[in-house]
Amino acid sequence: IGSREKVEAGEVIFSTRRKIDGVDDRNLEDAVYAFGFGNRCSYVKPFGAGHINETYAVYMPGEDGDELSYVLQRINSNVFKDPQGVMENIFGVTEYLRNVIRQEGGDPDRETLSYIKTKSGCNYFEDSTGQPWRCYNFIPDSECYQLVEEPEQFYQSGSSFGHFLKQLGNYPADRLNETIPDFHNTVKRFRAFETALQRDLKDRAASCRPEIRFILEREKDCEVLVKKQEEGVLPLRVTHNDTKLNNILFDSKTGRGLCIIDLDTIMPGLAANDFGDSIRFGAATAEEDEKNLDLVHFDLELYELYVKGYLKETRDVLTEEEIRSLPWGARLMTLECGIRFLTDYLQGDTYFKTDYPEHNLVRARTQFRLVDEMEQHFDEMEKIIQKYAAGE
Ligand code: ADP
Ligand code: GN1
Ligand code: MG
Repeated sequence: IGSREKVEAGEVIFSTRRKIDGVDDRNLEDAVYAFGFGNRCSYVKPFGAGHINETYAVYMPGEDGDELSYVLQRINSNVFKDPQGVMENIFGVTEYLRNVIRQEGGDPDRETLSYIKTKSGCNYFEDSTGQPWRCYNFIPDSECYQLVEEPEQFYQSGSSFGHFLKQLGNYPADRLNETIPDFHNTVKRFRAFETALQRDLKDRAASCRPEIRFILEREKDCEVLVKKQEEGVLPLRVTHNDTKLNNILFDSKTGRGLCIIDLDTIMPGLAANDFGDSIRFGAATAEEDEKNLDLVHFDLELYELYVKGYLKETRDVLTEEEIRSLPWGARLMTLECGIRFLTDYLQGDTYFKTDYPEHNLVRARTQFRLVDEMEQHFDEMEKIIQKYAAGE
């Protein structure tokens, strides 16, 4: 409110700065200063395609002109109620990873994110409206994809997320804050959906009857992994919980998986869920919000490539039960994500960023198409797991 006037009237604010193109957000300005870039900053641009946080690229003057140097993010405080807890997890995990990477002979500056503290030494900045901001180094010569472009990328992705699980194998899980309670409790996600359906706050239920039915018919499925975890059959590990293809950076020169990003949801969880969320997003032949369902398929070959990369890293770490649970992880993470999109649609789009009114419905439909195809190919999915579990 009034931020544009403040920026325009406030040449005072900019008097020492070269220019910040298109910035009309006073809080963004303050964040740029809080992290110490102030008058050295060349400009700031919106960045990335995440559904939750607001991401900006910060450009600084370099030898060959302006360089993308930092990533600045406004944390979505509607989603993350305890930003301090989120940032404690991130600082703890990235510091730990830096040591592990050093021991492996890797480059900690490229293989994990380096978060930056504010000028006053805090791990995030709270702006005048109470919104939290955090900042990390941009990793140069890296790429991020919304869709698998070369099959090899998905093999790399499996190998990177598998390696990540191993790297954090001895991280003290009791040091982690639960940043979103019950994040992948599919049973609770189902219940939340039922409540949203019953309330039908925005009168949208009539516009998505087939999708509602699709979920209701799968109530029993939602229990499969939750039960196994509660019974102690599946162990909790330190997991990432948001293992989309666009949460991994690839090395531009070698094409190899380089760095796992978006560490907001690192919490104790099931290996199957991390595996499954990657498959949900990356083994699809179209983007998550493709409107033409004829283009949306579950690609078994991509699935196999991911399995190959993932199990190469983890087959000696995961228990037999965990390995057996992986195909269910794919099915349930996809179902759960569809449930979450449809719940948000029914509630009036208060969680995920949307570009148009049916966006969440469109997203839910792609997920259910994928679930349907996974169900049809479930035997093959299990066989592929067995093949690579045996070390092929
Ligand atoms: P969100 O929680 O909103 O998904 P992310 O931390 O995943 O936030 O960042 C959003 C997007 O910004 C990423 O999916 C990626 O496309 C891009 N991004 C973030 N950090 C980097 C980076 N260091 N290099 C390249 N792209 C990045
Ligand atoms: C969100 O933040 P982003 O875009 O990486 C969401 C994930 C969903 C995903 C669906 C904290 O991930 O759980 O699977 O959208 N993150 C959160 O694309 O809810
Ligand atoms: Mg992300």
